[in-house]
Amino acid sequence: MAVDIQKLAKTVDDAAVKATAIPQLSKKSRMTLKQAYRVQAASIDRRLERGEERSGMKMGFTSRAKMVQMGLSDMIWGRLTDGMLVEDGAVINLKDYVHPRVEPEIAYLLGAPLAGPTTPMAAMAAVEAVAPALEIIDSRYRAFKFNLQDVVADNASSSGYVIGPWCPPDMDLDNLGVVMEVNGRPATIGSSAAILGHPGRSLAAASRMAAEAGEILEAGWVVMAGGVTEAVALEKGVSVRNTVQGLGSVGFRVKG
Ligand code: OOG
Ligand code: MG
Repeated sequence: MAVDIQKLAKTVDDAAVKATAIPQLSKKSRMTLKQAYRVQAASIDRRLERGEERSGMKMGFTSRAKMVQMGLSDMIWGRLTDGMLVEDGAVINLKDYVHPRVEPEIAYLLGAPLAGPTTPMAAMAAVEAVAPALEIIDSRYRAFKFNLQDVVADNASSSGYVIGPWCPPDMDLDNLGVVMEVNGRPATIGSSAAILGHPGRSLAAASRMAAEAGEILEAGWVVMAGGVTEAVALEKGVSVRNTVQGLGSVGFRVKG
């Protein structure tokens, strides 16, 4: 059966806009991974048509903790728009989400474009700044359950990204302590090494995978390297903070 890319894109986009859970697309449509990325692209086009602007890319399943939590072991990626940016220190409202979770990440700001396969070292040379970050993921699928095609079509569950202070990329990023606190208590703890052994590898993978979809990573874009630890469900009234050793911290609150 032919896959109606536009129709599926509207389904995931509507679910995000209305903050309403939907059944997994894979229950009805047999998509290839390539088609799932086309659904994702078409759903992002709908955001761009509403006036949002493309602001970067996010990597997913770059750490074992994330793969184990979600039961999938292939790296995926999603597209970021400025509409997804949540300001450092902001207060979010649960009613804007289906069942949001938060995970600690590291973000890159690109000072130069990245195109195609590259090495982690060459990829890092394009980085203008690095920051502690948090990602708010919010699968549009019921019970946060999906297969690889589902999650790719749903823009890799991305919903919001929060960026802390940008720092010069002159320190070694390979083994920085990461502590995500909820209400001031450590909720998850890890090391940047959890991201493919070195978060620079995630950036190189981002460049390679974007090229497979005919895209280049633009100067000025943000690239999220992927969750260091498992994600934690957000609840009313909590405050969340991610502190990355040597980089500082970033946080937000959930309205009570
Ligand atoms: C998929 C998104 C994975 C990450 O950082 O690994 C991701 C999900 O867990 O819902 O964002
Ligand atoms: Mg993530």
